Amino acid sequence: MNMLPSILQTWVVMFLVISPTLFAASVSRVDSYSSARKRHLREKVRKMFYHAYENYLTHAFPHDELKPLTKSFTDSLSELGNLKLEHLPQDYSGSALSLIESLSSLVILGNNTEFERGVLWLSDNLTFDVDARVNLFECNIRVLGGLVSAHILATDSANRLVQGSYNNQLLTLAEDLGRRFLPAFNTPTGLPYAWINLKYGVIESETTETSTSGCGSLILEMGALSRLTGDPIYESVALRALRKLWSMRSSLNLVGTTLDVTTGQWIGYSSGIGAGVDSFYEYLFKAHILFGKEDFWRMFQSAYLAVQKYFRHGPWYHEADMRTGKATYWQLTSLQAFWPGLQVLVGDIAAANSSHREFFYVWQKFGVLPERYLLDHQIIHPTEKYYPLRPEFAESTFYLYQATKDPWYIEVGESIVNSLNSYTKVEGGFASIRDVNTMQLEDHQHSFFLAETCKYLYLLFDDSFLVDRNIIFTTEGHPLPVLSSWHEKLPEAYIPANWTFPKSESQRRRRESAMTLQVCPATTLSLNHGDQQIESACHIPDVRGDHRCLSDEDCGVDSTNCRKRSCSTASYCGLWLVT
Ligand code: DMJ
Repeated sequence: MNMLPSILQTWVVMFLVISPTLFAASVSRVDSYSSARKRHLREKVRKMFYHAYENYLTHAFPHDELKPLTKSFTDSLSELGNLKLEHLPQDYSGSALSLIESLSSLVILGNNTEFERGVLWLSDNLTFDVDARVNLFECNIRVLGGLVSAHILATDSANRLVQGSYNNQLLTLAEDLGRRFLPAFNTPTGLPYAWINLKYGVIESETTETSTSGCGSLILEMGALSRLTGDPIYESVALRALRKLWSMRSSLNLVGTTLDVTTGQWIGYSSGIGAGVDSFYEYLFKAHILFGKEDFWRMFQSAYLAVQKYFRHGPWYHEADMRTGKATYWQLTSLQAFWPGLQVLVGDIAAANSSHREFFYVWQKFGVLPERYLLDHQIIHPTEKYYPLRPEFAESTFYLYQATKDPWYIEVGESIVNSLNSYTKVEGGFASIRDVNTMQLEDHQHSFFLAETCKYLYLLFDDSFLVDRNIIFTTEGHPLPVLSSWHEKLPEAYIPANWTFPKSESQRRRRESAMTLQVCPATTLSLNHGDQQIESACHIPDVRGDHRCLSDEDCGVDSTNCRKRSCSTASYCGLWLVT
């Protein structure tokens, strides 16, 4: 079943996300109504970013991350993903991780001077010749992605950045890092080890266990590195790993969460759209946008339909066994909150909106999103009660606002900003929350707070960076340009150099979504107590149980024909206005 022809799909993405003027005509009233408020909120976010950034520079730079409570630092690159804190380096003093992660945000905030200062410092001082064992996925999305994106921004003629003194040093550093990644891929399956020592390669007796996101979310950064350097090796190892991973899917087109890189066998069969898998879905689709390969689209299409069919229950997404499709865990996790953002890219805005509302409900209940929330008992998971300043909910709010210009998303953004300032701001930066019940803090400001959380909030209130730029964001929020020279499908005429995209009326009209194409396989979900419930994968209930409504927004998606219901003049949801 072909949800959308790929080129059209690409347009969907570009129109919905990249071009902030897309909905301008229909929403100018709303926009002017809220522009003063948006400016005010944007300035609040700017202050937040600088409070975090300046405290990092003062108390932690050039170490990796800031400890805001003790105003000190942690060289955490080797600790990311390393829950048991094994094989920690003896002699590693950081890679300025939070600076690397801040670079693209600085440009988005319009601070080219500080961006240049950071680029030049890294050009002169950063080295990867360090005896540190790092997580390949984390190092790829944060460091490689940060460097590649900053290199592109530094050399983009529209920005006029780093004039004269920049000789592609960040790209040289990125290539050096990419080369250090390569030994990880030297396995019988081509699936990479999860861990690599930057100086010595894969250490003896390294674990062969990795996660789906760990080996399936490398293609954007490694592909961009290949395109920039002209060396195909980085893209080809990432692609081989991705293809191998996809070949391991079940007959239901589902993947598991953990696997063995030497045998190519699954270790953990239960999976969902959250931890350990999330960015695998994201990268299938974004790789299609960036490189235009039909292959990515086909993989994504099957994977997306399987998610909607087996994981979705109304607005919620539970986990399921990849072999049987049977529900395993009924839990909402903070990481899942990226999914509505991805659905906006796909064009399933109604579905995105309905899930986003549920995340906001939980956000409001606790003030922030707990890491794990048990849907069947409506309580927080006994141990995963933390909120480490994650960006995913802000990210989806940004995408939904781009697509709809509904001022409600600005209100959601305001609520996120207020929560972050009330609960997590301390004199020395922004601290993670250890327990969302008590709002007890933890001494850690993760680098993604600078790379993503502040960036998406800023872009929600001020998207001027996106004007005339045709970009996608990596899973760590670093922008990459969609260029015809990198893209298999886009004719030169559609994407001229320098990130611009034409906005002709005929192209704008070609928005379609999986929902409008009525991709809604019927499915049977088994609930906790063994009873069965027939559910359609695209069903979204009306907001009110009695089907009364004030506007179309209050109406869901019909479960039998997957059409969006609308609000009648008598204030009832139904299909009467569908053409
Ligand atoms: C970030 O490093 C990325 O967004 C990643 O995809 C998931 N985890 C964190 C943020 O929560």
